[in-house]
Amino acid sequence: MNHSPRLVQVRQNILKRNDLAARELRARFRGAGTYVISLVSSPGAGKTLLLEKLLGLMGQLHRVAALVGDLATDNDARRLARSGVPVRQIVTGTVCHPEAEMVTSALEGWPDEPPEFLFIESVGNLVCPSSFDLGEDLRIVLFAVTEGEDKPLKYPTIFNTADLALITKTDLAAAAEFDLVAAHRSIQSVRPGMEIFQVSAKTGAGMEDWLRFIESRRSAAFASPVSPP
Ligand SMILES: Nc1nc2c(ncn2[C@@H]2O[C@H](COP(=O)(O)OP(=O)(O)OP(=O)(O)O)[C@@H](O)[C@H]2O)c(=O)[nH]1
Ligand SMILES: [Mg+2]
Repeated sequence: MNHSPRLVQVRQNILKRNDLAARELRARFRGAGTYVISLVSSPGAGKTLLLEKLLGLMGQLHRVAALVGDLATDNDARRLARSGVPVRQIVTGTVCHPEAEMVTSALEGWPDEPPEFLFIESVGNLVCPSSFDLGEDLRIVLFAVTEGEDKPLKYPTIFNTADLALITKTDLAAAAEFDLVAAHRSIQSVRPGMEIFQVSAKTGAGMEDWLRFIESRRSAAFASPVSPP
């Protein structure tokens, strides 16, 4: 790509500002005992349905809240609010990813009590969200069986900036002739050793395992001594 020097400079400044805001958010979440999980994927890979099911499972056990980013509409926030947990929509307008400052604004006076888990659903996009730290502890990249096994090879950056991959819509794997072995190989070739879970939010398959995993990650995060700033 042929960026002019001024555009490159503006982009660097935006990223730097975002990193500072993300650092403040991370310190604030740590102090409040909030474990933050962001979800990134292409549009329609199943982030909202997964969260709808997960919030339903978790709402009884933990204090949970969710932020959801979209360019327009509050459709996803309305879907998630049905689970009964506090939910806020971040409308990003023309911006193809949520930014840390948008998270800070969304958290003003909300929720009443700091949640144990905060989920942030990103804008459906496999490119822009990869550069923006939101102060999260765990970034999850979702990859649906209907997208083709080679997506990790085509969009390596989002896989490289995520901590965990979820292969979603496994109930459609046979119909889509999805090759799970090839998909695992694609992910591992981009990000060797990356942990991968397979889930279907529709049938619930794999959801309990994944839920146990994130609960154990939160316990581990808050059990470890807080390092000095
Ligand atoms: N069969 C099947 N369909 C699913 C599954 N998860 C999501 N879907 C369907 O896939 C479509 C998109 O799901 P969403 O949860 O809205 O996807 P999203 O990633 O939140 O989409 P954006 O927010 O627009 O990026 C919907 O029609 C869902 O019902 C699944 O596990 N199995
Ligand atoms: Mg969604």
